[in-house]
Amino acid sequence: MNKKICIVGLGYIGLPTAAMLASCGHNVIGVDTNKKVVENLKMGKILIKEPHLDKLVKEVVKNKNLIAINVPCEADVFIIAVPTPINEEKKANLDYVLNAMNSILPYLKKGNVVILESTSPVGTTKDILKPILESTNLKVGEDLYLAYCPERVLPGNILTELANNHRVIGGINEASALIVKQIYECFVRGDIYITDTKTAEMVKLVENTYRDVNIALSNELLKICDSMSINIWNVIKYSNKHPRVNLLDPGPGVGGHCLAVDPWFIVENSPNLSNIIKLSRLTNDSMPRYIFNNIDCLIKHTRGNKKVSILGMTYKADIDDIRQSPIVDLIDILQENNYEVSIYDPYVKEHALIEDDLFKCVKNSSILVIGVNHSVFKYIDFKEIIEVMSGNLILDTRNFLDKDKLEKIGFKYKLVGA
Ligand code: SAJ
Repeated sequence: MNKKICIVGLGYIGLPTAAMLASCGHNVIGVDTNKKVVENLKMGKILIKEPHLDKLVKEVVKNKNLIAINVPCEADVFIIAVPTPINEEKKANLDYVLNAMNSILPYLKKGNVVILESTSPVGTTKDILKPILESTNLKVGEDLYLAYCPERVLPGNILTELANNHRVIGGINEASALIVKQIYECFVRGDIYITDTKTAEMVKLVENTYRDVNIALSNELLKICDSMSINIWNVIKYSNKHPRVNLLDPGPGVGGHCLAVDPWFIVENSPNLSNIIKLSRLTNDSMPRYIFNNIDCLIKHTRGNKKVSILGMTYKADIDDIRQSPIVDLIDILQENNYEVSIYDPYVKEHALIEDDLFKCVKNSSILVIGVNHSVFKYIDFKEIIEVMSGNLILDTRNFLDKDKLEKIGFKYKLVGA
């Protein structure tokens, strides 16, 4: 049966989820405090880049299954999909979740369903949201259904993964979990598992922590191999021939709003027990400085000038998101050390150091750094690039470029960790 669903937060998760639910025929009301997002959405336009999302949104807005507004309204189901960043002390900032929750309170009525999608520390749903909802005098679990239903989608492949990934739903009671399962079943083709809220919250944090810890292992091995003059990329290639070994890629560090943030929520809850998790976070956070040391060393060695050009600024390839990007940290370190930095990234528009023109970006620089392996960089004619640079150094932080080809052109190619 079609429901009226109010989704608070129209970002990387809220908007695709709203569009998917709308495409199933639900009457979806998308709410965001950002007026620009709402105004654009009213015209069927989106501000984020994500494959196929623009087309889907255009369609559901045209059919009036998705309507954008600035403040919530009455509905059957409320979904909260707002950011949960960390503050300076690496503790969860729940302000957006609490503001969103408070904004829906006046509209709640008996029989409503409230779903938290935002990644949150263990206990948020039961210990923080439930008491807030109970301030309405509606009994949670009976009059109001409450569940935590985290997303697991990979930016760059969101719509496919929203439909195909398995999901875990943590209900405040079984009735809540089952009702929420019914809602998501309209577009989720993967399996849907139900459990309690704390387990579901922990599952979400553990998934991203698992990946962060594994990348930290590769980054630590990169440093160790470097110190022993061993090529880490060969070590990984051959180690991964073992049937039960799968080392991930080392690189300039781990960014984004998930891996670089979520493990801290576990550390916050269990500071004395989370040793590997904390150390992994710090290891990954140390990589931009390690890359800086590589750059500094190469430039000093060749007596190059202090202009560094960087290709790619986002936290990973083929997306437009620079949140927690290690390349942003690298830029800060370079500037603190009086380097002149210019960046070329076709996915990023609004940043002071971004050059729209690749040749302007690389002009007179002594080194070109591959910060992000955007697919479009494959088509760059490096013969033309070396003509306008003042030096001939390339530092590849992603094992992305073809060494032999570049050396034939005249570049001095250095792969980090090789
Ligand atoms: N990275 C490496 N080496 C690797 C893989 C990734 O350095 O081998 C870096 C990337 O360059 C990037 C960061 O890690 O800076 C994170 O990228 P990612 O592709 O691993 O993940 P996200 O942050 O885009 O999405 C993750 C996914 N989580 C897992 O794979 C466990 C996604 O499924 C989650 O839904 C998402 O976090 C989220 O929203 O929580």
